[in-house]
Amino acid sequence: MSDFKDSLKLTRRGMLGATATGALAATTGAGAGLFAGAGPAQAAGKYALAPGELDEYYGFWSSGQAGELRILGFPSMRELMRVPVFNRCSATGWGQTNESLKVLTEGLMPETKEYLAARNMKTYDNGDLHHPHMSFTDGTYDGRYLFMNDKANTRVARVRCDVMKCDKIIEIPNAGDIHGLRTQKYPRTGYVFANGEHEIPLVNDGSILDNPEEYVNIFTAIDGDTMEIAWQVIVSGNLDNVDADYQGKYAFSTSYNSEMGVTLAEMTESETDHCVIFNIKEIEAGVAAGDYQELNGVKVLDGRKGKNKKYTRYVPIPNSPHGVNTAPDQKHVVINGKLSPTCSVIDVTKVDALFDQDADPRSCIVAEPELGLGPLHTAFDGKGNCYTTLFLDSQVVKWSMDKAIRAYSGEAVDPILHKTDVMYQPGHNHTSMGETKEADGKWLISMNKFSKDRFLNVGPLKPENEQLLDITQDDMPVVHDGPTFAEPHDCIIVHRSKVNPASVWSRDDPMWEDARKQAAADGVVLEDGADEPIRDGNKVRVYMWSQAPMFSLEKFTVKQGDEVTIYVTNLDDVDDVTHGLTLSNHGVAMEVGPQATASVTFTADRPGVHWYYCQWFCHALHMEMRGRMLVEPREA
Ligand code: CUK
Ligand code: CUA
Repeated sequence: MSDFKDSLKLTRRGMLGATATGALAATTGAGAGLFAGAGPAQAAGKYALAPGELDEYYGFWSSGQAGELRILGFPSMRELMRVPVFNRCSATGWGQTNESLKVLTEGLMPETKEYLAARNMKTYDNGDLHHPHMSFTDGTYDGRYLFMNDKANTRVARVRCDVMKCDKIIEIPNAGDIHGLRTQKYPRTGYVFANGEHEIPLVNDGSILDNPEEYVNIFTAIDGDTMEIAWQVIVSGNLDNVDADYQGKYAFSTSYNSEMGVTLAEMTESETDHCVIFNIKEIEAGVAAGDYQELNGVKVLDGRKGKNKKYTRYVPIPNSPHGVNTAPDQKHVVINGKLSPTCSVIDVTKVDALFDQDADPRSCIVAEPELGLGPLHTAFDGKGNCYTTLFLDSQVVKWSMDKAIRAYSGEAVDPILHKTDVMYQPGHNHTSMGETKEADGKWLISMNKFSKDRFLNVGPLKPENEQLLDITQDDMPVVHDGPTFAEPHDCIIVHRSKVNPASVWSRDDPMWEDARKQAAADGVVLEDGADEPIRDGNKVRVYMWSQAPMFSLEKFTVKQGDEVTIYVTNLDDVDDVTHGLTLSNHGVAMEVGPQATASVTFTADRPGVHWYYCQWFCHALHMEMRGRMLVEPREA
């Protein structure tokens, strides 16, 4: 058998090594041959990439209630990949394979596991992913990880940038619905900061219900290397968005419900809300000194207003502030007013005094320009300019940080430089490398919540619209519209030099550690497979390898009622030769990337012949890449 494997490997390599001129090569997905000659070559201009040209940036996009991470080529806005995270994915088997279920379940709290088990669920299959942010080293992206929140089920996930797969998901205890999420910029990530948005009783066991005065909110710092919770801080008011400074000293969260109301009227009663500033060193010292209570295994410190002035400061901000964005000048933090037409600018060098000398909390504000209606988020070009989305005005406003500061101190200057209409109602925006100290001032993406008339009508549910603006020009024209499905809130635009994913998996990858252990216990080498299923009571394990265009097993036999686990190891080590295994009429399908192992467990309860086939078009004989599972009827 192994001779045959080797000969296949050679054939395969030889075939892919040849230029993609023949029909056979073209159908293998060998590359450019597929699209060459598809039409007249487009002229590669400033706003167009010719076929085969690569983008300068990666865009990492959230997908809101779709629950996945998306990777775009930027500025072309071509969607390159979808990375399932909190969602169930039909193509890849995410949420079904044993490897993904491990990621999706091991970080859940015991009570959540119980809740799900009682409902015959292994994990949640929905999520609400708003904020994807990369790990930093020394103030810029380092290409290790992406971190993201799940507002729907109070989780935080990590995606490995070497393979672009999620490897950790943790549920955040004590907090209500994680929303804002950012990574520590300096010295490195380090911490991942995550805001609980919805206030709940600290011990939420039903003993406190309709007593909002006893509700709290929780700020969480996660260790990005271990994905364990380092500490939490209780705050007054709720928490919306967050960002960190470039000094490694503070994190800043917006809080839009200082009234601690639970109805819309109560939540919007007060004209002033807060930015909560967290003093990282003091909090770490508090943890070291034992100044915390332990709740659900987490060290929780009290940073409520007026409780302990070492850990937090509450800076009054008008009115229901939303976005928090630290400027690449490494000095200023912009708090976006939402219900106030203003942005408030905090000077981080003035924050020490709030803690050391108990200064007036507003003394750290150095500008508060009036920009327009509904400022939600601000991006930067690294040249002293800020770009704020105006949700209600459907505009992006460009303004000067320096002029805003001068105007605040009384000088008669107008900080507003230009406004560009966007279609329509923008939420987040982002500039190329704009949340790092390497902001390059080339592109701005405006993520608009409504597309209305910009595209062909597809029915009552319409796409959102993302617009690309050229910010090298003073009038920052819109140069591209891109429809997008529900609902990217946020994104980051990362220069391609920062990210370097692998093309094939390493056989040593920890992702299938459990499979490796089980195979060893069964006396099987994953790469060799087993000629017969291995029976262990009514548990049956099937080991096979795949190599285009075949599985090592053309058939295997199990008994009705067996709990079957199929392990597939993809021996192809060629770029872009992914296989899959779909088992007909069992709801079973999974991706198996080059050199990867994947496994899936199901009950074989349907007597008869069932085909399994490769669902990733991998070879001219892809349709023939299949085999049979024979299920013997249960003895009467
Ligand atoms: S939030 Cu959605 S537009 Cu979740 Cu970042 Cu501001
Ligand atoms: Cu393997 Cu298609």
